[in-house]
Amino acid sequence: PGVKPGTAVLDAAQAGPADSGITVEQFKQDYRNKVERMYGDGLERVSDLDKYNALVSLVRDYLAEPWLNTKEKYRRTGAKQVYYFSIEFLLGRLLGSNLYNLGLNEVCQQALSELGLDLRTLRQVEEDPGLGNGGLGRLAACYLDSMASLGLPGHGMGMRYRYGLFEQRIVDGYQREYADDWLMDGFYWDVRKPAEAVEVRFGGNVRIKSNGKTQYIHEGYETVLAVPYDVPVVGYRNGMVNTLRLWSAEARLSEVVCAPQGGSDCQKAVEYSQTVEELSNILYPDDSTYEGKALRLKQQYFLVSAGLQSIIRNYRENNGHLREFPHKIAIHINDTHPVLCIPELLRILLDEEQLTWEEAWNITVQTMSYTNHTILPEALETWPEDLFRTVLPRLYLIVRDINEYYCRSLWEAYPGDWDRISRMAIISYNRIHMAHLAIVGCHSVNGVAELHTDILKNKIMKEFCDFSPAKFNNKTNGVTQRRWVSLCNPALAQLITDTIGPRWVEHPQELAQLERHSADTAFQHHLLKVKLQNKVALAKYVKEKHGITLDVNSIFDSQVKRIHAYKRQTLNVLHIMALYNRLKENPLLDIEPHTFIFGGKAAVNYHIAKNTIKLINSLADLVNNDKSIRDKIKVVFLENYNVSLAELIIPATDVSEQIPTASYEASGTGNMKFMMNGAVTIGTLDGANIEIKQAVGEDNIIVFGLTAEEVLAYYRGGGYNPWEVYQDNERLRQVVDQLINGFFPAAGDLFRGHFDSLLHQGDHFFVLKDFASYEAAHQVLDERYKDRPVWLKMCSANIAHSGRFSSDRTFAEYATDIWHIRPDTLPFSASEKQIR
Ligand code: Z2T
Repeated sequence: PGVKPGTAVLDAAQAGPADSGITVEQFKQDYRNKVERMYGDGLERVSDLDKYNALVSLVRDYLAEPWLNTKEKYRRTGAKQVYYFSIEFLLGRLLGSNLYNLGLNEVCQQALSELGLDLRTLRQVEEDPGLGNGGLGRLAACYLDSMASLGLPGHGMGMRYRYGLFEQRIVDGYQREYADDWLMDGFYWDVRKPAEAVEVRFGGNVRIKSNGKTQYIHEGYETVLAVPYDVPVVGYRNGMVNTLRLWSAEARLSEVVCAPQGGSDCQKAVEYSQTVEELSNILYPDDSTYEGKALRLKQQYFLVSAGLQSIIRNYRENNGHLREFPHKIAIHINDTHPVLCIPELLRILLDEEQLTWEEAWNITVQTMSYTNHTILPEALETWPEDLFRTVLPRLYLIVRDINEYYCRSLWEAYPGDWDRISRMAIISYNRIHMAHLAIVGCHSVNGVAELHTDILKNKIMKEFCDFSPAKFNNKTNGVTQRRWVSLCNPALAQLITDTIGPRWVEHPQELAQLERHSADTAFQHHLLKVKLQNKVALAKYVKEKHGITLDVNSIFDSQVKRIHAYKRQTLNVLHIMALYNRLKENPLLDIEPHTFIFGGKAAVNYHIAKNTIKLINSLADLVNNDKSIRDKIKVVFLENYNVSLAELIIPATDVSEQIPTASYEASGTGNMKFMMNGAVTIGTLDGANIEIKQAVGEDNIIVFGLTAEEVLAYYRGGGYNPWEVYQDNERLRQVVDQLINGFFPAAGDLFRGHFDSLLHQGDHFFVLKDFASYEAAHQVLDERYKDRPVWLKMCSANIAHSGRFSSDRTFAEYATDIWHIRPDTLPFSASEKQIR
């Protein structure tokens, strides 16, 4: 009754039963039937892949009704819809999470086991869809889970890459890249919707027709067919199923044969179809630099244009004039990759709806919001004007107009200040600055952690913030506790539920109740058992996959993330080398046994990062095969780090390495996942580490190194002198020298690049500068670990205070502050937010 437009409707009861209502018997019967119908064969005679596919198909049947009901409810209530545009969605496997969110996990497990099958085995049959590089893509996936679980009408718009992020294999210590053919055996979660395909236009030219009113006629373009595939996004036991729409590029061959581009030659037509389909073939495998490749620009426009067309088509079916658009639709832009949403919406409103510029502009700005994810200058996208004009001639004219209007308003604010205006312009020196376009065309610009937002406001985007301060705001990242605790660490989830009840799954701030139990011996004992059990599982994997035996009673110390100079895997390596040297000097040295775990991919062309992988593996070879240190330390590099592997490593970890050069890591999200699983962070005061420290208190995190302010001050002064540090610290000098002096027997000059960057190129990332303090921090850690009750109290405190790093909290903030969706309709009501 009387639901106002533009409000989220959270009424689970309306959409469907919170409990599936499916019994074990029913499930068994449905599953047998499914297998038989799909394969014309009995359960006993089909392969694991067939069993897996049948299970997915069955789960899809079960979620069909809530999916349909959710869509119907959105239509009926006219609730405001959020569309999260992202060039990456790093979903991870879906069988486990969908069963869990549907409330079918136990039923399914039981039913399968009665049929003599193991759910875990079938879950592992699933390919891990790697449609993202790292944090940014995984964040988008966490947000989908939270939006559906909060009952928020929020959907994803992304790309259905034919090949995901490359598969990494380690050959002789080096990274080798292999195509990630994730669709080879089919992907049964998505639904192809050919009837909802749209056309996206590239190239050609724009004819300007002027008879009273100026008209822009786009001619001579090439058309690519965008076909959507819808993936259901299941909310946690609330009967809600949102949609992730992934776009795939296709050529309509039948038309191409007769079309001028293809001639009438079938060979040519096939070639043409290949160039068209290239558009959604691969994910660009780079997380922190950007290449000005035409294909990437085309991908971005492809996603944006297809996504917007489908949103508008849907909007028209249910609503009136596009003037109401911002009340019904919010579009969120995940970094600058989808920023063409701004000129594309303008194009539709101007050319197709015939609105005036002012009307169209206001609608656009009110609809759009943007998140920045990095301050690394090499990741900030700028496109050459020529390329942009050639690929997107109509959008080019629109961007020029935006730039002109904008510069005019700057001129009014800063008359005569040409320097400032040219620094802030969208187009300057023949390049189009996508971040500038985003800031100008959105009503909200946010960073992903407090420090990051401060740096945006006071440094990187200072002049923009001075000009329109109200736009800028912070939304500290979060991760979903459902995947990152319940699913990946069921033993811990059970312990938490046994201790404080089950509400934390939906109200993660209630994890704070664990604080009361953190010194409790029985609780600590259980926590220790859970960790051990997870270490055993990881050790088993490492043994099978890499043939290395791990000591499950050692400290598991993990650094898993993309390999990058600013993340400083090298600092970790140098510290391990120093520890190893100490052990060699004194084999009786009384240290806790350590297992150092690394994982992560290096961008294909990022040579130093690839060499860092070789460095880690060289160290592993040396250390793991040296009998004289009696297994006190082990080093492992786990191949092909991805979401599934993270789910194995994180629950088994004691120490979480979060050691970037302060100011570089916008937020980090791995840090949050480790914390939720009771690992203690050793970290720099960067990104969300700062807020983790605030949450757990300084006794429950080990902090070291330069602060962001100190780092930035050094840069202003032209850097620092690494030679002084090197001369003054003997242990450090020894390990730096070992990079090139034959310590790594077969390495030759391989690590000369690392050596030079530390000593001869100014150590841009302050590895040497932070070394002593890092080493001291590790010593503190070891001492704490020796006193097990103290250690376990730290672990508990980390779990207890991880509630604010739930993406549920983040998304409630986005909903209220940015998308203007009524807060009282969300589970994170105002009163609950207070106790954050
Ligand atoms: C990425 O994963 C991140 C930033 C990017 O800037 C690109 C990619 Cl692929 C364009 C990461 C940040 O490095 C990390 O600090 C942050 O936690 C994450 O995005 C999510 O915001």
